[in-house]
Amino acid sequence: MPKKTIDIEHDLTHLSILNEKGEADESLAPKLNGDTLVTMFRNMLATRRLDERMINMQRQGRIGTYGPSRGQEASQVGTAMALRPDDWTAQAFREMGMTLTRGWKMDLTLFFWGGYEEGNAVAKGHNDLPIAVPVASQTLHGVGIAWGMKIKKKDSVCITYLGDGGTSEGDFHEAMNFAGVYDLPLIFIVQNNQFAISHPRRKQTKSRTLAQKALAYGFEGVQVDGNDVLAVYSATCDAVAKARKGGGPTLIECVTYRLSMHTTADDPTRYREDKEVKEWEKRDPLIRFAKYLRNKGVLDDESIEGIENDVKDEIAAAVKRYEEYEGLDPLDSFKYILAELPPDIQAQQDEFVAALQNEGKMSH
Ligand SMILES: Cc1ncc(C[n+]2csc(CCOP(=O)(O)OP(=O)(O)O)c2C)c(N)n1
Repeated sequence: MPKKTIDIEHDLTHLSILNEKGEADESLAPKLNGDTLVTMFRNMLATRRLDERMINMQRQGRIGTYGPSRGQEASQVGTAMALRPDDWTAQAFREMGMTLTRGWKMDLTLFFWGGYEEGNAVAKGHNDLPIAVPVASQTLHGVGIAWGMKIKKKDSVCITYLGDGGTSEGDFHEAMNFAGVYDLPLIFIVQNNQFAISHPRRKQTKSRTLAQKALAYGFEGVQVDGNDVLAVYSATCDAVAKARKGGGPTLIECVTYRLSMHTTADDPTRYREDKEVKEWEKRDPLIRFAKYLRNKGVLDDESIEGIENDVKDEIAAAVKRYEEYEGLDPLDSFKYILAELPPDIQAQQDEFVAALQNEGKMSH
């Protein structure tokens, strides 16, 4: 027969567990104990509060340009909580919820956006790459890590994070192809926050979903409500478990919304309606999860206040360390990204040292 339907194997699911009223479909909800649920909430709250503080600090000229994560806490915390410490992450630049969940000190976030190279100095023992600003470049770094894990026969996996805009980059498609062909233990978390700066999702791609992009590369794509931390966590746990067993990559599209500006250098009122923002505020991931935990009796006013105070103290201590920091060394810009400097970068460092010495800014 000349014409027939080709079965491409994969279906596309959309997962949502927690509704806007904070009610969960318990048949789908991951079985988490009270402590884990509180940790999840704390990580989301810490992300929200540090984010608010960062914007204030930028407005006061105390840090540089900053890319907020408001609205995306569930997508970041829910995915990171599905990982073990020996797993890896390759982030973009809007993943503060992930880094805090992975145990990064808040100082690092302040240093990075404050313009200090120390913001790239990921602490020893943390299997996380520093922030990658070139859009989607980190997906290829994720491929390298995941391939390494596979070659070494480790059961660690890697998550790489990108935005809806990142799915139009060549790097992303190369990463997807390689991950598919080599069955890599790599999970692509696409935070579809509806915008790439001012460019709306509907103009980013003609595809109905971003999740379906995985199907063309021969592996599973899943779409989740990215403002529902339980759905995000559950889908990521499934993808991680599959990858650990050699089942290859998964792409998870977290449908969410950037409630704030692209960066503090952006004015979103120039390209989107306030009405739309208000609609998404009703789906706020933090409020929804708090309602769920209150309904379940895991949290109440008093315990939430305790967590708020705790987070406040943690932020205050980090801001103090950041503002009192005196260790700035211009040569730090060569220090944290590459383990060994290739000849061209070494030559740049030598030239820089010579210039500093000439200007009397370096004694050695
Ligand atoms: C290769 C490259 N091109 C352009 C930019 C400028 N730029 C920074 S963020 C951004 C939009 C990214 O959108 P998306 O991937 O959806 O992530 P989001 O910012 O929404 O988190 C652009 C174009 C860049 N950093 N890197």
